[in-house]
Amino acid sequence: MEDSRIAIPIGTTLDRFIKSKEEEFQYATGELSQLLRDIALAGKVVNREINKAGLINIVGAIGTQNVQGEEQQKLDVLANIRFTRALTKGGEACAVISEEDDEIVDLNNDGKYVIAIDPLDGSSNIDVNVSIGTIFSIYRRVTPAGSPIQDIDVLQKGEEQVAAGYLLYGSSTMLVYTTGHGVNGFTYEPSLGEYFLSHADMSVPEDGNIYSVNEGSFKSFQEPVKAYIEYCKDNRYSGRYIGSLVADFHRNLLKGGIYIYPATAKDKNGKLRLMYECNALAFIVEQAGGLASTGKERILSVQPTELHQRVPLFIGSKKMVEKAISYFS
Ligand code: AHM
Ligand code: MG
Repeated sequence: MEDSRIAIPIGTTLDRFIKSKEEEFQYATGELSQLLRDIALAGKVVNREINKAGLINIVGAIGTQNVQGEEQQKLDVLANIRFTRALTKGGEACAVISEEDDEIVDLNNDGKYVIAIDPLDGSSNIDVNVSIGTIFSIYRRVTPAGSPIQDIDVLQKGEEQVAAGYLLYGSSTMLVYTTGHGVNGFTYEPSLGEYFLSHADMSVPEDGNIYSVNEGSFKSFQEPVKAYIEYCKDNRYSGRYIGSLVADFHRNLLKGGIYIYPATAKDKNGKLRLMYECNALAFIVEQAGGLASTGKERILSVQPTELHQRVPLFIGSKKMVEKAISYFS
């Protein structure tokens, strides 16, 4: 097969890009492509809602709210509805697990794919006009299409992902994804309603000098984490922490850096969820040449045992993650 990492020019639309990459996917029936398109479309809708969010009170105050008579819902709940609805439409997805739903959401039993999604991550930033994101993972189900969904369809290791990505609602909105053949980033042009390839074949710098961690919890970190943070300071690294995983991750992906959410006294396994926060970013970072670890184990090798399982996360530039986890051994 010709190496399709080359040759697709910057400015190519997402749709055209997905089509031209279809053959890279071993089960190429077009269904995965359709799922990616559905997620991208729901991302446009959510982007619109986010952009309107600051206007809600103003609109309310002038008495013209609720064009459709709809009650305003919290943005994360709304995003969950938008993505689940989009994934229901094409019939490719048999189940969704989401940060917003306690249980597995069954969709089309004949669908071949399982989706894990955090529809709107960075909850503390939603109401204050700071970048937030959507994170998703796509797996092929293990049991045959048509049969009831089982735990083994859902509780798959991250290394089984067939695609993963995120949407970043920032100063511009971006979609970054991988199907296991490199990482590509698309910037959304709202006036045209299109995503365009802006970051082709992304790679994370092998080393960097940005560390991202909530240092307010420093006292409750384990000794190896404290020691690594001291190392960062001794080396005059820059501390950058938005508190919005996608935004912190994206910056470090472009500039080189490490994001850490370790175990704390309060959260013995850290705060972040394996299935719909860590695995997707771990797949992306490895595809971009970086690493993702719990401190003791590669994130993608962790066998999930429950839907909303948490794991400590060290993710980013290869050398930085290696250095951080060296303190554990
Ligand atoms: P959420 O899923 O409730 O939004 O929590 C995840 C977020 C991440 O985006 C962010 O990196 C982290 O929580 C910040 O947590 P903290 O405020 O403890 O630093
Ligand atoms: Mg989240």
